[in-house]
Amino acid sequence: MEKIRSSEITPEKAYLSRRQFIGLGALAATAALLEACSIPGLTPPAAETLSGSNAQPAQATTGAGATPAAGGNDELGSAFTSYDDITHYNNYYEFSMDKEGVAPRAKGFKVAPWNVAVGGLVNNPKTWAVEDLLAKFPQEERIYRLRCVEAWSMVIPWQGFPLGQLLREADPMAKAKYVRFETVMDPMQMPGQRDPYYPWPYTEGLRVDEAMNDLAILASGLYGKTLLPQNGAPLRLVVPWKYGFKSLKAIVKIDLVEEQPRSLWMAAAPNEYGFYANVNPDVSHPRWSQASERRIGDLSRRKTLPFNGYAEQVGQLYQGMDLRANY
Ligand SMILES: Nc1nc2c(c(=O)[nH]1)N[C@H]1C(S)=C(S)[C@@H](COP(=O)(O)O)O[C@H]1N2
Ligand SMILES: [Mo]
Repeated sequence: MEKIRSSEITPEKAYLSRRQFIGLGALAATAALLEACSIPGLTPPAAETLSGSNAQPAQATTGAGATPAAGGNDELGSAFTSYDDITHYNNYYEFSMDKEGVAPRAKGFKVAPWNVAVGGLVNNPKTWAVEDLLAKFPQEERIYRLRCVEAWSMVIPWQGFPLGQLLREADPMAKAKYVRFETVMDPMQMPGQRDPYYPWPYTEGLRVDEAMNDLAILASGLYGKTLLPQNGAPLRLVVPWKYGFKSLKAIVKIDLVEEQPRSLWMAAAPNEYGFYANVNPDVSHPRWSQASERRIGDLSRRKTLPFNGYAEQVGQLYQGMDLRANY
């Protein structure tokens, strides 16, 4: 395989490399990070305890044939978060509200066979076996920042394909205005779903034009490896300009609908979570300022960028909207 430098495969302004994903490999070993878990309405703002560091070389190569442990950078020059942090510092309430409790509890989660039903207001409804989806839509590498509403962030090299490709295949009817997503309901395997505080299953929504934006992907892997259960295997949504909770994991259902869907978070804490959830440093969450964030692995905070740094690609979707009212 030919070697490709990350400077060649990462376009100046953009987020992604268009080539098909070929294979990266592993990883940097790393420090443990602890952050208090946060239960809406139940706990105070997340306290942060940080130990160790996972700083990575700034000019590493990535892509086909690259040295796996070297990592790479996003288009703003920030190093990938370590594989270890990405796979052990997780929000996944179906398994645990403790970030470090997710990986051990999600271990062994059964991800095959797995179907994703695409339906609602579409002309071609279809239930896909996930392997058929991945065969039909070529996987691309997408290097995205993930910004959690709790004011921490990561840089993650995903493999996935544009959600819009699947939606076009389904052929939405004109009256379809929103897309509703649903995570699997499986309380036997997901102990968190036995907690009646949340209206399971986890659901989320996007406006159709947001869902069609090229940045929105369905991801099946990261760092060149098949997605692990804790990161949403076998298939999860990634919407990088919105707070992380929009990027729901373990998708089984995608419906085109007329009315704005009410997400799990909107139902659980309507005063804290709106439908749009675009990353916005000027609009604070009741429990977290959104002006700055902690990049996992960094010691100092950094300013949060409007739309998580993707304003150029998605800003036009919100032209004329009051972003304070539509949080
Ligand atoms: N089904 C489901 N999807 C979910 C969550 C969840 O609890 N359940 N947490 C969300 C939140 S709050 C964040 S920040 C991201 C975290 O993704 P990661 O653990 O892969 O970094 O997943 C999102 N998707
Ligand atoms: Mo989050």
